Formats: sequence, C-alpha cells, structure tokens
Amino acid sequence: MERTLVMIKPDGVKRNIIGEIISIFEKNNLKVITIKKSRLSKDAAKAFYIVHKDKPFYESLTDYISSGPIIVMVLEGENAIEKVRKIIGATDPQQAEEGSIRKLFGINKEMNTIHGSDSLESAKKEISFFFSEYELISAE
Ligand code: IDP
Ligand code: MG
Repeated sequence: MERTLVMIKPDGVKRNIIGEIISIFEKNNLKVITIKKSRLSKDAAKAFYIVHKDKPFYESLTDYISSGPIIVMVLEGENAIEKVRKIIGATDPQQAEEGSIRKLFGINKEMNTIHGSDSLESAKKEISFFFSEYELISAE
C-alpha cells in the first residue's frame, strides 16, 4: 500500500465540487486516510511549491494557491501515487485525458483544480508538510 497527498485547490473548493472529486477517488479504490480544510498564507504556498521557485509562474501560482481555502487529504491504495496522477490528468486541462479530474473541472493551466504528489519522495514531504505524525497516527 502506498500513500499520497492530494490538494483540492481554491477553484475547486469555491465551486463546491469537493464531494464529486473525492467520490472519483473512492470509486477508484483509493481510501481517505485523513482530510482537512486549510488556507495557505503566501509564504506557506511559496514553501509548498519551492521546487518551482525559478519558474515564471511561481508568483502567480502562489498568489492563487493562497487566495482561498483548500482541502488536503492523504489517500492510500495500491500504486496510489501513479494512480492518482493518472486520475488527475495532465497539468493543462485542455491537454488532459478524457474523464480525468482536470479535464472535467480544470479552468486553465494554473487553476487546474487539484494537486497530487509526483513521486514517493514528494509524497512523504508533502504529507508531512500538512499532517503531523500525531494526526496520521490518530487517523488510523
Ligand atoms: P503538476 O501539478 O501537473 O505536477 P507542475 O508542472 O508541477 O504541474 O506545476 C505545478 C502547478 O503550477 C500546476 O499544477 C499549475 O497549477 C501551475 N502551473 C504549471 N505550469 C504552469 C504554467 O505554465 N502557467 C501557469 N501555471 C502553471
Ligand atoms: Mg508537479
């Protein structure tokens, strides 16, 4: 079993599609281990997306991510990291596969509704960015 971090970005939370999105993961045999609503400050958004600090979209992305509440959750399942990335679809909703979350709900390349960890290393880092050891243990 593998775990990954999923974030429903501000555009998804604003449009009231949290339930629809979680239901897609559940239908794909992924289990919500723990979940919460949160809001990132600009500095926290910059820390979360630090790998993109030299990209031209870094300022705009971190403004957007800190613009409203988000949902963060830990999902568990077989091959969860790769599976979630596939269900989410390509970064740009216009290029995303039919039926993927970004194709269904994404607004544009920046406001693409959802984030999923891209490797085992990022999953570990991103889970501990949002959830303490205590929160994870008590969610078992
Ligand atoms: P990913 O979320 O599919 O892994 P990344 O390239 O890691 O995509 O980029 C992180 C996030 O930054 C994307 O999900 C999207 O919100 C935003 N982003 C990526 N590329 C662009 C761009 O060219 N313009 C605006 N925002 C972008
Ligand atoms: Mg990425």
